[in-house]
Amino acid sequence: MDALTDSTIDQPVGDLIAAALADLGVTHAFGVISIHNMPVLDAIARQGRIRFTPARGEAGAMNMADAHARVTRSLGVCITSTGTAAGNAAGAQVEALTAGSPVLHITSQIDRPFMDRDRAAIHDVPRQPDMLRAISKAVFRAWEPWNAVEALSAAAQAALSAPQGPVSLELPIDVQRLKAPPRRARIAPQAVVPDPAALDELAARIAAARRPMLWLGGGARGAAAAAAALVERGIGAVTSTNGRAVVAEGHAWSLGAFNMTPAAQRIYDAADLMLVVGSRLRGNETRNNAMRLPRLVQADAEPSQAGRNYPVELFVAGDARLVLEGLLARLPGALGTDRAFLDSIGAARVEGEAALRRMLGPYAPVAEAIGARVHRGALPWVRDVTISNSTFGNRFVRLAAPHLGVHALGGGIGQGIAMGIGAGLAGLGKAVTLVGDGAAQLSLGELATAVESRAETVFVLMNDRGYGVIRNIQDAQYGGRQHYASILTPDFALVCRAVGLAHARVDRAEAFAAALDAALAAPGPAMIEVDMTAIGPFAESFAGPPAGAAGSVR
Ligand SMILES: Cc1ncc(C[n+]2csc(CCOP(=O)(O)OP(=O)(O)O)c2C)c(N)n1
Repeated sequence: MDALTDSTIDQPVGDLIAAALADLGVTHAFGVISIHNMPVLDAIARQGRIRFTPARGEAGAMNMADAHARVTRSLGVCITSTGTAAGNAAGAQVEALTAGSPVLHITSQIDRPFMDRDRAAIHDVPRQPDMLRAISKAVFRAWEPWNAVEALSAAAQAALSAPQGPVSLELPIDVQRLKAPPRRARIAPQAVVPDPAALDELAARIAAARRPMLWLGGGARGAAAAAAALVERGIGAVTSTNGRAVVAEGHAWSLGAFNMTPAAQRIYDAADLMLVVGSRLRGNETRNNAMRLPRLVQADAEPSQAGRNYPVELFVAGDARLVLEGLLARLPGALGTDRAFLDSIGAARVEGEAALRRMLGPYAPVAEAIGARVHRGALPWVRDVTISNSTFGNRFVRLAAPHLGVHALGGGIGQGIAMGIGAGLAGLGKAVTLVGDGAAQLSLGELATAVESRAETVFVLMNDRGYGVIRNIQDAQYGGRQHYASILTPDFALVCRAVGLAHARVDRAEAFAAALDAALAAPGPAMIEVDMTAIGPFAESFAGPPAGAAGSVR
């Protein structure tokens, strides 16, 4: 029996936490080392059961843990220090909160006698718990060495229970050093079980519809098999960006994520019922909720989301998979739905794809080259907020499965490089990571992390020398006054050279596919820089979604 499994020998809490994480199935963690987390990180290194990737900043570490969680469908772990370090992770954690990503943020606290007392101890910061509460689904603190593993288990369980989300755990530094008896971490993530009577009513409404549709959001990512089976019975489908590929994106009865096109509006006008599953009906996918949708019924694991953005005729609280399986059990094998309506849905998607291809102009070969390889290879497709994502990345490049799509739901730029690293360390093949030159500048330091960790990721850098979408908005809405958008652009070849990252520049769209194939074939990370100033503009410029009531221009 080794010391860790011998319950008679007390162990430092740092060792217990490292072992408990591994017992919970955690294989990767991301973070930045500091005196306030060294007992845990030292134990992780000594035990050798978890691969820890040192990021260059806590924001990057959080984005890496978030992307890793999304693509592996398991707990992501980010380890930071107290105070500013935890604060550095906050922006990225807001993204994990927006996306409902199960990330465990293990941060620290100063010694307990000084904690929460504003005594100006080193690394104490005001209101850290308040900050963590604002950016977390839940916050836990290990008050004593003997309950640290329980606190960790409770935090992990909360992150993984529906509706999933990031959870923070404070481990005061004195607690990390103290010893306690070993104990095994155990969790049982909770499901939200739908009420059978509510499912009966929902099934009756769907059975009575002639032209029903499913709107599948990120909450339905774990319900792909049930969703696909329902569609086969005669229900049309459309997804949000976060629910992409819950139903195969090329299915003849699916709009894919072409959810806001004129053709999509015609479909919604023809439909007589739409079941919204695990979706926020986000503003940038519904024209700030001004888009006309059919009569709605809704299922969600989070009851507070009931009818939040559109009135719904029936709400069922429940996990997407349980709701859809409940419907499968209640509905006949073939619904008597309008076949011509179903076929018109796929046709509307094809129309949307063709219109988008025309809008891309010279970039169509780039989008097509990425699309073929990402879909065929079932590769993770990671995207920063950049024009190329708003146009082709978010819908045209097809995903092979829902968990393979990673993008910033909150619309925050600069998270793509780190997300590409997290996804590239998931063992799912090479992640293809789309970034803009402006956004990339927030996390150039993480390129060193990519090289050092040998992350399997290809960064496709769309370089238009500045904030392209901001310039387009300034042209469209601010009389062409281009303030603060033409920022200095570094020489990315030199930046890559400085950290030893393979780099190739493409100045003709036709040369892109070969460059991508070469980067995919070589081990480790690489960057392909697409020189948009050489290739020229898109056929149609993209100036963000319409500035509506919420001003959601991004
Ligand atoms: C964190 C954050 N800060 C600012 C913005 C506003 N913003 C949206 S897009 C953009 C420019 C992105 O530039 P780039 O990465 O070069 O992509 P491009 O627009 O040129 O395609 C900015 C500053 C934002 N969305 N998120």
